[in-house]
Amino acid sequence: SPRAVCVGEGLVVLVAEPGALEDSESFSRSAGGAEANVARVLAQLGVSTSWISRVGDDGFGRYLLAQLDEAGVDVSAVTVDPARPTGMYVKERGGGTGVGRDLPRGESKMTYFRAGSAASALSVGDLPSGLVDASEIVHFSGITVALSPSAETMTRALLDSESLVSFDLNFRPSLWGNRIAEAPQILAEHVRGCNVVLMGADEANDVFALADPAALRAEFAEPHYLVVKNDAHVVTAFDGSSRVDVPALKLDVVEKIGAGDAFAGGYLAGLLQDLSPVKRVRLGHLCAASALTAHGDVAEILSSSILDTALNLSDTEWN
Ligand code: KDG
Repeated sequence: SPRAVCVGEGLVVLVAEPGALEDSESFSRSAGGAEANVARVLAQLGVSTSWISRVGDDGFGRYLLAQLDEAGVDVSAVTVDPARPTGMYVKERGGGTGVGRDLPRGESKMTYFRAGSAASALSVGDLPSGLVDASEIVHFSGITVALSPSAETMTRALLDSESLVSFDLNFRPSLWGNRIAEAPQILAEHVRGCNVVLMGADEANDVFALADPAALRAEFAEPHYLVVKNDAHVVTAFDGSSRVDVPALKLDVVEKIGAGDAFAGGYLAGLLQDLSPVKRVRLGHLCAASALTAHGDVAEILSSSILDTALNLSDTEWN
């Protein structure tokens, strides 16, 4: 059985050429979807990982399955839904021309085409019996919770799993639709029901009106591992009440979408490999660095010898 299981929607990503979307004539296709991204990073780091999801019986669904399989993720538990399409999103990239709706250079925006997708029909019936409990970690995010009421029933079932349950807040207001008012309550229940929780300080502020790591730790005592990422690119990670603060690498950021997922993959791999609290966060930062310097959601991660060297730097060398 796999060591890790990731549950959530995979999306085909169409990355536009830089410039206003109305002027973009060509798009490059890649694979995304938060939990699918985490699964690929875990597999690239050598963690045996299964992805649980639903895709449409269409070319984009087959493409996603092939991309995950190629990354080493087990996709045998994914349901192919003949009645609904594979979800998609468009990643619009700023060209910096200042003309019309063009975004500033380096900025990007995502637009979803996923309402009624195959994965929005995820339900408890999609959890293969035994697979989740047999794994060491089951990971999902607030995106999966927001997909539909049936998906939320499924994520609540995951909270009862015997594995370590890992949750990335991933607050996506547009996905909640007319349930938006309930989102803070529902997300807080998920945070409290998990063992590992990752969140950005900004999204925590949007959902819970709290951004300070210590305040979040005080509010959410239940998850033993609580990880808060802030705008200054310092990650605060708690193991119970003990705290480490680890700065990210300083890089020229190409595109941010997917970096959080790559961070989660690195952090969780570090947890499974019994790395120290600081090294777990460093592995997260190193995986995020790969995603930050590519246009796709995830990228090829660094070789294991480079990772090893970076993990073993002294604090002053790292900073
Ligand atoms: O974290 C990156 C994801 O947000 C991206 O792949 C799209 O899964 C996605 C979502 O639902 O926002």
